Amino acid sequence: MLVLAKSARHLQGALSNAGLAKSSLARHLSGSILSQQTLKNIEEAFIEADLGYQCAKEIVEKLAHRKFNDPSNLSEIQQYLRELIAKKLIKCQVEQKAHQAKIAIHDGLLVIVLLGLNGAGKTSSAGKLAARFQKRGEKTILAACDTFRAAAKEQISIWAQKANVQIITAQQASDPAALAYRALASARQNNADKLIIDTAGRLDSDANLMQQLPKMARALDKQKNSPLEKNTQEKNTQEKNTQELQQELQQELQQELQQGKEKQKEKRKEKIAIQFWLVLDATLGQNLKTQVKRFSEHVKLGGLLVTKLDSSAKAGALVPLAQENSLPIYFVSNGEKITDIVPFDAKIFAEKLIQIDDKSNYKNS
Ligand SMILES: Nc1nc2c(ncn2[C@@H]2O[C@H](COP(=O)(O)OP(=O)(O)OP(=O)(O)O)[C@@H](O)[C@H]2O)c(=O)[nH]1
Ligand SMILES: [Mg+2]
Repeated sequence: MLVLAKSARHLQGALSNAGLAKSSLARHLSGSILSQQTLKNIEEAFIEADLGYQCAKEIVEKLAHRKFNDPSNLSEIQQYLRELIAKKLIKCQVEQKAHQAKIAIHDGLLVIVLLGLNGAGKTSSAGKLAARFQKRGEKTILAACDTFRAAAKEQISIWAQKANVQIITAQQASDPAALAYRALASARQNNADKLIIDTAGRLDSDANLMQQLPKMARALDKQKNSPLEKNTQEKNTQEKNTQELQQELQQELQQELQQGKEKQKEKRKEKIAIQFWLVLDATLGQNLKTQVKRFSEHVKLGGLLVTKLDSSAKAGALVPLAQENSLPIYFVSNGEKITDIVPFDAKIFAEKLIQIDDKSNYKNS
């Protein structure tokens, strides 16, 4: 496995050299446990793969009590490890049905604010998600709330073009919270299904930038709770004379009755959910846990999106993270193409973590 690619060699070596814990006769009768040396090698491999000492120790303790039909059969041990790890991560996997039915059990407007460290993959993930939702027939709008970095607006605009979605922008250095407010107003008026907000990369040590997050959360809440602004067309009608207006209103009423179903749909859209998703770069190892902690101090996180899983990093740190934290991992990004984003799957993740060859792949999901 990568993770265990090295340890697999360890493991194979250990299995062939180390004395097994039981005689072959006993093994045939009741299976065998792994040798201490093998267990030690596996523990080291897990620590190297960013699972952390505590988590590695727990896994190895379980492994130590497990009997295998043939402890020199690597695939049997791997299979057991995969199952163990997938079990630890399953609570972070969003049920497939919820994913298919528009993410997060929600049938109204879902606002996703992507945040994270510099270069984590926020902008490209925003573009990929927009393309994915739009393609499924969900009206999606992007908001370029990274007003901090000069080139950010252009970068996200290119993604909007590729994804074929509308984008709301503002001038560089303008207030990102005000832009988020305006973007949500527009998403509501346009009856959108998804609003994806890209934000500036920030170090958790940068107090000023971190303070922008609760401000953005307040702005979005304020817009969410304010009455739906009338669109420009409606405002124009106010300037017409009363008789004309009466006629138009009558017509509108009839249309509404005819399109009862459509109207119901619009009403439903007024359910608005706002979620802050932390974008985590898989290559950052154990640091992932710290980021979740630090960002949570400023804004309530609703989920995670893990990027760069196509790299040699396998984000082993998600395993201990999942033990302490049940934040859903909504998506993983596994490349730079617009289609390189897929729902997180605990089983595939575990297979990738515990593999020797490179057969397990999110691209198959
Ligand atoms: N290989 C690979 N590269 C990725 C992935 N996601 C993002 N990248 C690359 O990572 C780099 C940074 O991505 P961005 O989307 O610009 O990251 P960001 O978080 O918006 O960056 P800032 O706005 O500067 O904070 C780009 O070169 C992306 O192509 C991924 O899943 N796999
Ligand atoms: Mg960006």
